[in-house]
Amino acid sequence: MIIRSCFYYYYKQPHMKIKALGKQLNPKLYPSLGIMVLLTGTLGLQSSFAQEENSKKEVKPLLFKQQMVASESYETVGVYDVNKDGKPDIISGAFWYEAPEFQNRHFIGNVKRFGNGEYYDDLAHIPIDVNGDGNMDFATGGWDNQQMVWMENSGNNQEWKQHLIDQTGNVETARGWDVDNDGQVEIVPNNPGHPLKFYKLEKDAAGKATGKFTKIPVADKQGHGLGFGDVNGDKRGDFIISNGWVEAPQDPLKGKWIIHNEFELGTASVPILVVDVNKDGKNDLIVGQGHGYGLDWYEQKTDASGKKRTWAKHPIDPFVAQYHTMEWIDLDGDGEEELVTGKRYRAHNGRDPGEKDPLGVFYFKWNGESFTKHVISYGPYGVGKGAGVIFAIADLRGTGRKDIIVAGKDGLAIFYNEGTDY
Ligand SMILES: [Ca+2]
Ligand SMILES: [Ca+2]
Ligand SMILES: [Ca+2]
Ligand SMILES: [Ca+2]
Repeated sequence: MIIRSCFYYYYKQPHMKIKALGKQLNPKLYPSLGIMVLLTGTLGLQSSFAQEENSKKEVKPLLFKQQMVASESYETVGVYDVNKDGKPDIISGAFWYEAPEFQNRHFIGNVKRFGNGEYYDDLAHIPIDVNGDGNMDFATGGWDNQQMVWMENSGNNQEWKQHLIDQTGNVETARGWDVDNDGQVEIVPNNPGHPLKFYKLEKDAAGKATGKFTKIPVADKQGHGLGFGDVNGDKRGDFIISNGWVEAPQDPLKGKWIIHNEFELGTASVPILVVDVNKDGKNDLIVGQGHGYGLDWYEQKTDASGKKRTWAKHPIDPFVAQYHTMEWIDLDGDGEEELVTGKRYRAHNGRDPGEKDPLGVFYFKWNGESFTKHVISYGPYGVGKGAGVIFAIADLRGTGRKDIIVAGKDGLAIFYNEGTDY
């Protein structure tokens, strides 16, 4: 099935471009250029022509081709080379699926169901070689068992062994972020109603992973939703929770983290993205509503002193519910990142607003003033695909283009990126 991205909007109005140029000439970023424009105006005119030329560069919408992999209902997925044959495999729930066809599956181990039977204690998927044996393992967690665990890649066709990381409190999901900037991700669970903390994998003197984790406390309590990125521009990654951002100390392992209650994001997505949407030099937030309608970006603004910070909310898509997860990645290869996200099918097993609305996976492209929506998949159950709790983006075929691999209670699917050559 070929799915044509739609709602593509390519804006050509020259007067709009000049306005956009004015926005881009941030004097902090281009001080000498800014002064020259003020003095002569000539360069500004030339720049606007150059900008007009740039605006004519076509960035066509991508085509995607869907392949169903399995009718399983796990909500997370990872992509990496399980059997070390040089090809990336797909790992989701109780199975991994062998490249290049992803039709041969291998059993990892049973995953416990909970609640009314629709959920699994497998709400995360963080690839990490925990025991340093060269076989990629993964970390996951459960709401019901209140644990983070890691699954040991057996390296053969035996079942994978489960190891406890910690009893964390209910796990909404978790992500791997390099909090201390040493090149190795830390494990960060989103535990609504419980403290915010992260887990660092310890290494021995030779730099080999030991299988042991150290817990580092961050904040007394967190809500639904979690993000990581540098909010205040000091080059240290901060945490975003539903009611504020938590400022990183100089030493993120030993220092005190400081909460700034500057917003209220509701049942926010995981991740909350920390990216500079409007390219003004200050990182903004992109927030989905995991259990309601809405997808917004929050523009970071500071007063003249640079100290008082406010956040202006801008809608991206108010009309789709259960934006529970997202990624910020250059999907179309134009050197700019796009927002990739979608609706989580049956996020609360039928109890959320918008539960019966169509499903979808989308990418949103920043057009200089707002986001333009492109549809990868859309429709009722069986036609449109839900995005699950964690999806993966990887080049599965060696085409140089990034494919999207999506799990969920409506099955496991690949959206092959067919590019723009059509
Ligand atoms: Ca391993
Ligand atoms: Ca920071
Ligand atoms: Ca910004
Ligand atoms: Ca791009």
